[in-house]
Amino acid sequence: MRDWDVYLITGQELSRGRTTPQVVEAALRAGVRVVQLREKDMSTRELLTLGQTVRALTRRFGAELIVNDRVDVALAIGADGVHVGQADMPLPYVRRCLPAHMYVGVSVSNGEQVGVAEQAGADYLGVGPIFPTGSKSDTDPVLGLDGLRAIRAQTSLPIVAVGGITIINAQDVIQAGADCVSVISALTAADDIIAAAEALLHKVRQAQRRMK
Ligand code: TZP
Ligand code: MG
Repeated sequence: MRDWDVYLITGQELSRGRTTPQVVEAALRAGVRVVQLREKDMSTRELLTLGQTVRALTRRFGAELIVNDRVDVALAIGADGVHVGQADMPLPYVRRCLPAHMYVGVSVSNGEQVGVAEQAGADYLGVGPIFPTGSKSDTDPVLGLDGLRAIRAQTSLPIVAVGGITIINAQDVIQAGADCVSVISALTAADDIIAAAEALLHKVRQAQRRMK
């Protein structure tokens, strides 16, 4: 995990008619350095083909690629890691499937889940939802900045915050202890994805520098 700041999560259905490769390429052009491939309504073949395209793009820009849920697809396309939620394959089993150099991130939304993920050797935590989001229906209750601070106080693992993060609140999220912000709609649904990504990167890097 090299210098993560803005972590783009894909979602073709949230991209206002643009394809995921178009969205990813725009974000990478702006300087985004980590992408999570997360497409919920695709067949395995479609996801594999899309994954190969996104892998080629991320390599071209020297960015990292994480695959949501799908250990098999991550391995098949040579991704850098896998991100799993609480209903996905448990982390110890994910580890058994992956070579040691691949990352595993875990979604957590309370202290108990943080403890379990830490014990199992997660490389980073996806913490959220921080704010209300329209991009995921089955979310846990909103944590808010106080909930994020409480998790920050509990763990030294890298925290990637998620859920309702925009240019407006990204600095607060970093100040509350997140190492990095992840977004779907703030980039996938932006009018001008390159400009939105540049502005978000600027805000996040500024806040990260202040925290050092
Ligand atoms: N996990 C918790 S909230 C969320 C995910 C994947 C959706 C984040 O989307 P947005 O549009 O950045 O709120
Ligand atoms: Mg999942």
